[in-house]
Amino acid sequence: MRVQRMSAPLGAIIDGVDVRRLGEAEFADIRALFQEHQVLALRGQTLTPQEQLAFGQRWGELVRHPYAGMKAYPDLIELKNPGKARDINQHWHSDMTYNRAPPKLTMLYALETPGIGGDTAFANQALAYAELSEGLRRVVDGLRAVHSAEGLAGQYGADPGQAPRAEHPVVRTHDETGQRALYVCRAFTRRFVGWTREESAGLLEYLFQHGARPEFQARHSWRPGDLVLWDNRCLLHFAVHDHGDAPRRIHRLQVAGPAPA
Ligand SMILES: O=C(O)CCC(=O)C(=O)O
Ligand SMILES: [Fe+2]
Repeated sequence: MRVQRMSAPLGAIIDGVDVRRLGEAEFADIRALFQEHQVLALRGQTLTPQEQLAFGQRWGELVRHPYAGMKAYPDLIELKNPGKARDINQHWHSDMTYNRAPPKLTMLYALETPGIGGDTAFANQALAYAELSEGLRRVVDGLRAVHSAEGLAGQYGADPGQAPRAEHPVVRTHDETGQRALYVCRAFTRRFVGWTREESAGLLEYLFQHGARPEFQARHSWRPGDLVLWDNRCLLHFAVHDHGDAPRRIHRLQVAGPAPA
């Protein structure tokens, strides 16, 4: 197994591993690498949908999407290039923070990738938190925020008033590593609990911009056969749409996580 860092702040690229044939000890090594780097890109996999699902289940219970699941494999979603105007993942976000217990991990397997472009960008939110001043850390430590899917609902033609919403701490403690990380995102965080939208806007905007600073980021450049998993508890991600109509086809699953604390 060869491990290369993806960037200074986070991520690792792993060659020489076949995830279909990992014994318990090797799986424990991969888990340790996941805790250390937060994003793993395992190159050169050849997975059927069943094999991806089986590997996903080794991390925990799978989260089924209410309507986007594949007919034959309801725990998988197929991501295809919908064109830049319709791609809903071109923003910094953590997946499904509008739920009480968002997934802990998202896993993407690339079947087809553009020759160039279509990267996924990541930003380390433990680092973002650590890089705040002590004064601002003290302020955000005491805050909770409302997250809502109302923006998404609009894009799906659903009623924004009925969209799921949840309250979470603005700084989240990782349930496995104990690390503290900033836990707000432009896509879903609406306001601080006990504050109005207007009062929240200024500080939220500062945190959104701070959390996405270049020195917290990594970018993954996709090749077919890449299996990428990221820790949805302590980082943000962004699907960069710069590949026009070039085909990009990815199978995606999510693993259940705890309520943020
Ligand atoms: O397509 C990508 O690069 C990532 C899309 C995304 O945000 C997700 O799968 O959660
Ligand atoms: Fe996402």
